Amino acid sequence: MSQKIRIAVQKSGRLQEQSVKLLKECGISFGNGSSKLKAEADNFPAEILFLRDDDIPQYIEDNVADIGIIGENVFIEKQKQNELVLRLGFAKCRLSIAVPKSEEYKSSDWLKGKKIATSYPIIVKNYLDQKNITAEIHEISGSVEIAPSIGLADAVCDIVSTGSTLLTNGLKEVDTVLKSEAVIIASNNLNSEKYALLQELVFRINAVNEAKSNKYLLLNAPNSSIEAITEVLPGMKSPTVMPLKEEGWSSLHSVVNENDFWNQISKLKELGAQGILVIPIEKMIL
Ligand code: PRT
Ligand code: ZN
Repeated sequence: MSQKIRIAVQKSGRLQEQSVKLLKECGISFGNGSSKLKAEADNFPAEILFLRDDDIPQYIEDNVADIGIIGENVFIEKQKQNELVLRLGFAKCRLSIAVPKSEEYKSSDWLKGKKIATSYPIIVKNYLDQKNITAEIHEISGSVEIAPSIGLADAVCDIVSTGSTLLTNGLKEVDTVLKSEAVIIASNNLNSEKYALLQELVFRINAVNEAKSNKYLLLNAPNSSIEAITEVLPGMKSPTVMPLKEEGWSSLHSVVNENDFWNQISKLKELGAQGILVIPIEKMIL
């Protein structure tokens, strides 16, 4: 019997929506599991398990799930028999040291002998060891940011994205311990059939993400500008050029990178391009 890959995603929280969206964009359709523990995909040999993100590395190690989508911070903290397969580019954040605003913090030496509250004791221990600092690590599972104001700790090591939580709690960010984003992790002993399914999924995710960072561009240009415009538009190979009904004009089609496309648009206009259309790409296979 052919096998199914068991994909663990967060049941609810910051990773849930985008994890489910990504799988769906990869053509894997399944019922949403906000009330369920698992869902069967109808068009891909996969089963989706909805779990707490912190439990996913253990479930993979215990062979209950094969792969999962979690924050890199959790992957590193849990130290399980899991492999990092792919970074996904969403849920970006950092794990940072923060201290009360009034403190004069010049270097990490400030932390010597201090008490640091965190939900990431292993990562903090490694950070301190690397810097040869002895400090007390106080593990708490939530609301880390209030620890200094209630006298529980001198500093915190917590997840930061905009920084507003630290600010409203009278703290300032003084050092970044780790940068994190959502990642795919996998068991390091998948059988060959499941490994092939993982590779297929990675292939599809890359196609989806590649498409997101590129746009399909169409424009009309006088034939005399085609050479110059082609220089500006590298495209996947070279642009497609098709004659317009109007004598001396052509339509050019190409793919441009999202990041430098505004730059290119102004150059294209200078070169006489007209009727520029920029269209999202759904999938892109290189
Ligand atoms: O219930 P479950 O255990 O599954 O979820 P959870 O509550 O443990 O995790 P969740 O959903 O809060 O976060 C899941 C993952 O999202 C984390 O492991 C990170 O990889 C990532 N992520 C990205 C974040 C944030 N951004 C984030 N801002 N996780 C937490 N925060 C919290 C942070 O703890 C702090 O309280 O948001 C606050 C800081 O945000 P700013 O914007 O004020 O700086
Ligand atoms: Zn969690």
